[in-house]
Amino acid sequence: MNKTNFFKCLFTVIAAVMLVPLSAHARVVLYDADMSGELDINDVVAVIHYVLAGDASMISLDNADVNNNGSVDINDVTKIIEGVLNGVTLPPPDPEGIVTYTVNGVSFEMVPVEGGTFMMGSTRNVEEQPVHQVTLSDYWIGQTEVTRGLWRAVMGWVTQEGLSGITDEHPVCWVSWDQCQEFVDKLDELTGLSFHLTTEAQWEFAARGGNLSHGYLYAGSDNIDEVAYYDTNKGTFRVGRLWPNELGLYDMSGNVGEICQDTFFGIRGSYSSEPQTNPVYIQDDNPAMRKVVVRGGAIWYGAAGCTVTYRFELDHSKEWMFTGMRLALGPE
Ligand SMILES: [Ca+2]
Ligand SMILES: [Ca+2]
Ligand SMILES: [Ca+2]
Repeated sequence: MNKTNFFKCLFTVIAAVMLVPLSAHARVVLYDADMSGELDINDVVAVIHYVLAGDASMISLDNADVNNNGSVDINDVTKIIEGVLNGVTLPPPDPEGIVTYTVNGVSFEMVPVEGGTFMMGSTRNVEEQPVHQVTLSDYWIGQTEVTRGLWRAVMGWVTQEGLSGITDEHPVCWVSWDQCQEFVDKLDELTGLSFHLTTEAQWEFAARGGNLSHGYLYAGSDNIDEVAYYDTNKGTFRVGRLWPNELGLYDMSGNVGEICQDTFFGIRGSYSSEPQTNPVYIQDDNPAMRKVVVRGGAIWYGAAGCTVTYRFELDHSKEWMFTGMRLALGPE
């Protein structure tokens, strides 16, 4: 057994000991209101029946809430009709090897990412240059952003408590890099594992779809509307409702920005041009002044800020609107 397979087995065994069955993962397949696995006229009929008669026995309200606003009404019917007419394809099933962890009653999923070599960065913005070669070992990454429910289960508190329309399935936001470090430390105590914020390279490789990448501009598509909540100040959205990317990851573009483990070097041309393996940059000379990297853009960004390479910097102690985090595990 090579080292990679060994760690995969080890993770699987550890996971099996502490985990709940995968069926606990309530997968949302927007548009498929009647849960048939197809999007067709029956979904339209089922949702109209619900809207007119209030009968929810034949539908999944989660699937039918296509605009992800917490209720099912005529606007969702309209979208489902449009979906049928436009031939919208339903998202693929969860990726193989996905693992569910449960902490204090709240579940979350980690997706295995096979390591590989890619060209990190882009020529679009100076901060994304120079494009350079990065090699990553196998690791795991959160299928979604950390939710408010998970944050509360680990920390005992969560931001925006009691705010109307905000659920435990919304991503946590208004948290700082410092608080995220506390969060992973506590999560490690609870699980006996070594979670961390994604490194910036892990984030970008995963957003690009890893070894399954189709080279999209946004995580999972060149059409940002398929994969990202962006360009609105109306608030965040429940995680995992749009289309996943090639690795089965949701909301890497948009929704909340994702604080990475790395500090943001300098203002311009902050990458090294040298090929690197499992890089993570932590500025140690003046920790009080650390700026950290935020990735993926968020709902207050235009599309240009939600690409797989766009970088944003934030003070390490700053809690910022619409900025949250995504978990990673490994490499060992
Ligand atoms: Ca259906
Ligand atoms: Ca709705
Ligand atoms: Ca995001």
